Amino acid sequence: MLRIDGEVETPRMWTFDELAAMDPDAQVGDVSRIDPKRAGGAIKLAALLAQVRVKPTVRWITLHASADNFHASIPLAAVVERALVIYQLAGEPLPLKSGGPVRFFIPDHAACHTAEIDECANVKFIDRIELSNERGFDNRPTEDEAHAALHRNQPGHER
Ligand SMILES: Nc1nc2c(c(=O)[nH]1)N[C@H]1C(S)=C(S)[C@@H](COP(=O)(O)O)O[C@H]1N2
Ligand SMILES: [Mo]
Repeated sequence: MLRIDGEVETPRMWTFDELAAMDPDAQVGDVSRIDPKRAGGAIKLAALLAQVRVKPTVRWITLHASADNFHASIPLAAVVERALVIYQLAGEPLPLKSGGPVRFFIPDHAACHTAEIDECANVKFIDRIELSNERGFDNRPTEDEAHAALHRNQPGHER
């Protein structure tokens, strides 16, 4: 369901059951406490990264959603301590309409387009997280019109 690879010692994949079985310390039971617009349970990114052992040269994390070919590459240091991977809702895989089965979530993201770490970097339907020394692939729209069009195409998304 989710794979982490790139500049790591031990790339690996996790199934839903494997994520659900992770240590309670790695879990955030209810992300709506952090952001009332979000629902579900998450794993701390740091707990996943600890399992693959990120090489010391790594500076970038790239979030890949092959489902709709959306990719964002952001500086690892900015998110490593706080980012979450939302994967479940009421004990089931996170529904597609919430960005599931797995979505990236930065709790205190900036508004769209205000910084590298903005709301647009909360990539939905992620199937692969890649760690790298140089910046990875990123196709978030940079033009206002392209970005607005992307938002119009997202059901349940207001802005
Ligand atoms: N896979 C994927 N993730 C995505 C997007 C997308 O088009 N595809 N849009 C991004 C943008 S531009 C924003 S602002 C947020 C919106 O998340 P929301 O619809 O849950 O509010 O998702 C981000 N994640
Ligand atoms: Mo966005």
